[in-house]
Amino acid sequence: MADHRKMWESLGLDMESHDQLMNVLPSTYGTVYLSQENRPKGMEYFDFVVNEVHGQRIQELQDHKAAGGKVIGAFCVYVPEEIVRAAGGIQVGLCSGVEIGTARAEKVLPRNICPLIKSFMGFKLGKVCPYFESCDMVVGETTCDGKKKAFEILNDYVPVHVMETPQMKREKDKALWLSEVQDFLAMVEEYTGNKVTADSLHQAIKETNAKRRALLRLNELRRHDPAPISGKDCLLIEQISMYDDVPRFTAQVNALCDELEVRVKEGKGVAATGAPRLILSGTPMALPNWKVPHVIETSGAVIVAEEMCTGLRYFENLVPEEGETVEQMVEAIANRYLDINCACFTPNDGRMERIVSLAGERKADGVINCTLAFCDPYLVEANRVAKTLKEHNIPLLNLETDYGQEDTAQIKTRVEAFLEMLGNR
Ligand code: BJ8
Repeated sequence: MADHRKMWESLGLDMESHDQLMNVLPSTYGTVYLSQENRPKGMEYFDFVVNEVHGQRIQELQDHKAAGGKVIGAFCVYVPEEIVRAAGGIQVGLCSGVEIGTARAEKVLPRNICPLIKSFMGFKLGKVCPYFESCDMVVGETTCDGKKKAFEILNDYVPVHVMETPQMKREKDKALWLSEVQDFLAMVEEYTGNKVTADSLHQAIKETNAKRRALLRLNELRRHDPAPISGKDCLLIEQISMYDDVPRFTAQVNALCDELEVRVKEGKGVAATGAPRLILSGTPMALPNWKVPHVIETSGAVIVAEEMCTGLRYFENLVPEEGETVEQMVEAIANRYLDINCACFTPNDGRMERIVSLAGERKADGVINCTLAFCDPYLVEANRVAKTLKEHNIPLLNLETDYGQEDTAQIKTRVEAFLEMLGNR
C-alpha cells in the first residue's frame, strides 16, 4: 500500500488505533480470500480495492471535497443514493464489521446492543475510519430502536440527518416515506448547494441502476452448478459496492461477469459439481465481517446467494427510468426503496416469500440464517423464517454471532453437522 499517513493524519485519525486496524486486515484477507483456489482473474480489481481500502478511495474523496463536493455517509440501504449523486455528492456506506473501538462505544452505549451499532459508534469516537472522517454529514434512519437512539448520540460528533422509515407498508406509510424522501432531497440540495434537476436525477438513476444490474448479472451466474465464483468473493463485491466509485465499480463487475460466463460455458467452478449449495440470509455483513461465509466455504459448501442488505436486498429492485419530472422520479425512488424487506417492518411476508423463491431459483440445499447478537428485528423474525422454511421443507440452520472470533470453532461444528444432515437427505 502506498504511504497515505499524511492524509490520515490530516483527517485527524487516531493513528495508533488505525494502525491496529490496518495491521489486522492484510493477514485476515490473506487467510480468507487469497487462499481460495480457482479464483476468477477479475477478482484482482477487488483485491486491489481492499489493499487500498483506506488509500486510493479516500484520496478520491479528498479530491472531491477539495473541488467543493460533499461526502455523505449512510448506515442503511434505505438511504436513496440516487439523490446524493444527482446533487453532485458522493455517498459512502459507513457500517463496519470489526470489533476495534467497541470499548469506546460502550462508554456511550449499553453493552448489550448489536455489534454493528457499537462498531460504527466506536469508529467515530475512536477516529479510526477515514470514510467517517471524510463525511461532511451522515444520514441515519429509524429502522431499529438501537440505531434510532444511537443517532441522537452520534449527532454530538457529526451532523446527522435522520430519515423516518415507516414500520409498515400501508398506503399511509407509503405517503410518509415519500415525504421523507422529498425532505431528504431538499436537505441534500441545501447541503451541497446544488439543485437536483430532472437531467441530473435521471442520470443518477441510470448509473445506480447500471450498478445494481451488474450485481444482478453476477448473482444470476451463481445459479450454475458448479458455481463459477465463491460466495465469499460475491460478499466482498457487495460490501465494496457501498463505497466504490459507481461507474468504475460497474465496469469491473461486468468484466468479471464476462469471465464467469466463459467459466460457465466450460463447466468450470470454484467448488466441485454437486457441492452443497446454501443461501445465507439475515443481518448485513459489513466489511470485514467474513467469519461465517469463511467457515461455510471451508467446510465444503458454496454460498449461492446472500438474502441480506450486503446482498440481494441492496440491488434486487431497480428504479423505473421512465419518469420525466423530478417529482415523478422521486416518487419512483421512494417506491423502489420501500420494497426492501428489512426485518424492521411488520409484517415482513415479502422476506419470507423471497427466501423460499430464492432457494428454488438457486437450487439451494438449505438456508443458513445468520443474525447478529442483540439484533431484535432479525432474531425475532428468525421464528417466522423457521416456520416458513419448515412449511416448504427447506433445511435451515439458525446462527447467532457477533464480530468476535471466539465462537468460530463452535460455528464450524454446527455448520459441519448441518452439511452432514444435508448429505443424508
Ligand atoms: S434495511 S437490515 S441496512 S436497517 S443488525 S443495526 S437491524 S439491531 S442493519 Fe439494516 Fe437498513 Fe434493515 Fe438493511 Fe439494527 Fe439489527 Fe443492528 Fe441492523
